Amino acid sequence: MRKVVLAAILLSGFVMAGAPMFGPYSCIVATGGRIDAGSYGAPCIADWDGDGLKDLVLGKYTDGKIMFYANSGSNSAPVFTTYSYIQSDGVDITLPYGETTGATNPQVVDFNNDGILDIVVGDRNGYVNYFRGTATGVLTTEPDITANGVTIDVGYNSAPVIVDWNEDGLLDLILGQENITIGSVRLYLNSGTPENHAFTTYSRIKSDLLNIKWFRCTPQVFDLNLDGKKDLICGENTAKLVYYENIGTNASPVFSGYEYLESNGVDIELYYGTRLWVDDWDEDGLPDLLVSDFYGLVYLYYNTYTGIEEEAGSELYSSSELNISGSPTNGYFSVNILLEADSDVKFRIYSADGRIVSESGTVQLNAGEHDYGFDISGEPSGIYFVQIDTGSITLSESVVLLP
Ligand SMILES: [Ca+2]
Ligand SMILES: [Ca+2]
Ligand SMILES: [Ca+2]
Ligand SMILES: [Ca+2]
Repeated sequence: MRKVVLAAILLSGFVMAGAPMFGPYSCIVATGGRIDAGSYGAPCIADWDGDGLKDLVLGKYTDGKIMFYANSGSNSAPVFTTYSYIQSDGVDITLPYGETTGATNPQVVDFNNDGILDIVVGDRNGYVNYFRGTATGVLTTEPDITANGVTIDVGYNSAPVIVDWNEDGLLDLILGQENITIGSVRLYLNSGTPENHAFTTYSRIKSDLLNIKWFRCTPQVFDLNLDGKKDLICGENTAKLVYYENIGTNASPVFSGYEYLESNGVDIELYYGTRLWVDDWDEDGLPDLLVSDFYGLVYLYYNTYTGIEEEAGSELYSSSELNISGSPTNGYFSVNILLEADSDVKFRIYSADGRIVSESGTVQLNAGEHDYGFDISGEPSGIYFVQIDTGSITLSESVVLLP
C-alpha cells in the first residue's frame, strides 16, 4: 500500500534525492573461499583491532558467536585470511539462538565514551547484551541493557543499533524485534551522560505516522543518500531491504513510505532474514551494502548511484490545498496536498473532541503536490480532522471513520 503512495509522490513532482542504486553482488572472501557464518550472518564493519584498517565483525546464528576477520589489505581493498571468535571475560561470546533464527547482530561502538570499543548485540531471547572494552584490550560482560532499571526485553530477536538519533551528543538505542503486533522498531533516547547511558521509556519509529512493522526487523541507521540526514534501512524476514529516506531533519528524522533497495533495478530479495551493514567498501565516496541471510554468506553490493534526480518542472501554484479521498473510510484514506511554496510542514490528526490521534515531526516539502496514506483503523468510529500546518498557513479537512 505505501509503496503505491510513494509512487504517487514521485509522479506528482516531489523531488527526492533518490534511493541509492546498487549493482550485482559478490561475496566477501577469506583464505579458503567465501566467508560463511553458517546461517544468518550479521555483518558489522569497524576497526576492531585498532590498526587503522576496517575489519569485519560477523555475528552468526549457527552457534551465537561473533567472528572477527582482521583486514590485512587496505581500507579500499580489504583482505581477509582467517577469523577468531570475539571473547568476553576470557570465553567466546555465545548468545542465545534458536528456532531457525537468531539475532547475534553486533554493533561495534564506544558505548561509554572512554575511547575503547565496546560491543552491543541482540539475541534470540530479546535482550540487549553489552560487552564493555577495557584498558587491557579485552571485553568484559556487563549486565543486559535496562530501561528504568528493568532489563529491556523485546520478546524475540532483539536487533540493537547504537546511534545518536536526536543529535544531542548522547548515544541512543534503536531496537528491532521479531513481533509486529504493535510495531517493530523501538527508540530509546538516552537521558544519561556520554559515559553512563540511561534509558527510560521508548517510542516507536514511524513512517507516515504509522509504526514501522517488519517481522524480525533488523534496522540499521546510515545516511544512505548522502544528504546529511540519517536514514533507516531495515532487514526483515522475507529478505528484502527496506529503505526509509529521512525527509525530516538529522536531529528529528521523519519518514514517509519506503522503497526496497534494488540491485540492477530489481528488488534485492535474498533468502530469509536479511541483516545488513553500510560501508563505503571501496572508498569511492558512495556507501555500499553488505548483507547476509539464511545462507550465512556476506554479499557485497557496490553502490552505482550516478546522481540526484533533476528538479521537477517549476510550475507555480497560486494557493495551497488539502484534499482527502477515501472518506468515509474503514481506516485507510489518502491525503493530497498542494503547496504553493517550499514548506516545513507538520501533520496532525485529531478527533472531533480535540484529542490528537497522531502528530508528525517537521517534514520538509517542496512546492507542488504530495500524496500521503494514513490509517486510523485502530481508532473509534467518528469524525476526524487532518491538519497540515506550514507555519504560515493551516489547512484542515475532515474524514469520517466508519464503525
Ligand atoms: Ca583493523
Ligand atoms: Ca568504550
Ligand atoms: Ca541522543
Ligand atoms: Ca539521508
